Amino acid sequence: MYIHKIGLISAMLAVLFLSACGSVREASSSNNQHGSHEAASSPASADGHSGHGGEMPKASPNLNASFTFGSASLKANESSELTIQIADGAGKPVTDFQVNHEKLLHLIIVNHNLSSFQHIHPAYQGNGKFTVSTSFDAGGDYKLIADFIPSGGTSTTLSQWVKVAGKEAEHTVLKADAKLQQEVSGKAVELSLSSIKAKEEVTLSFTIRDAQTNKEITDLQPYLGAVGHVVILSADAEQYIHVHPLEEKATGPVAKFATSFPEAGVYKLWGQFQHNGEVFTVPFVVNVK
Ligand SMILES: [Cu+2]
Repeated sequence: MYIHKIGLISAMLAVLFLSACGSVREASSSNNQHGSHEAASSPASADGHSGHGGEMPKASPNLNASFTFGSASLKANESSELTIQIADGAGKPVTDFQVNHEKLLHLIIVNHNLSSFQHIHPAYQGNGKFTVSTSFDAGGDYKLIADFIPSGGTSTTLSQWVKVAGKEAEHTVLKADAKLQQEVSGKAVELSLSSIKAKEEVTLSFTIRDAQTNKEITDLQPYLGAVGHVVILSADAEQYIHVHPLEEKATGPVAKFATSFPEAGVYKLWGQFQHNGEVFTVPFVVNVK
């Protein structure tokens, strides 16, 4: 099978620690063709030019990720095997990873307007290589974000934009939710933030109820070893923000997480929880001042 090499130079590492809590600014840039409504002739566009993070120390020395698909072109609703190869600046595979939330590598996939979200776990094949079967629910630009900790290193985020052929989701502007209340999978979830100011420590508190009875849910199950997981991205998907559960062993109805927003703007966040063996994902859009 023809292997299309998406990133000769993969997304450059530019993970910057902004606070002791570990908020990470992910300064990898990309060939993000927002506004282009044509399917690309090339299945994936990649341009991992270096970030803008020269003023702060790098968390890990020059790691690279190359994202390679097993099919010649990516099409909406067709699955394709993704290979992620992690290497150091000299091209030598990184072979030791630290288990973080039960996994060696977490892969987040979002589309250009953040309407699509996937959080999956590629399988480690050894020699710095991870594989997973992927599919995309529509055409457009998608960002692949690999989140891992090399042994002896620090939390690392490497990313790549790819182009998927097919009808695209609308190019809407992300708007903050008027009310931080959502209903998904039979759960009514309310979010409160201790602060909506940039550069401050923020506690995110999710309160989870049964949507039918309005009863608080007190028997959340651990998901990947914690009460829940939260992923935050800036509206342009350029900033990937790490979030830490405050009480890993909590079981509801409240799940709390600590984070910090690097700058003012609109952010989308996804909380993921498990109840009765089912993982549910609840999205919110917030405006940080
Ligand atoms: Cu994960």
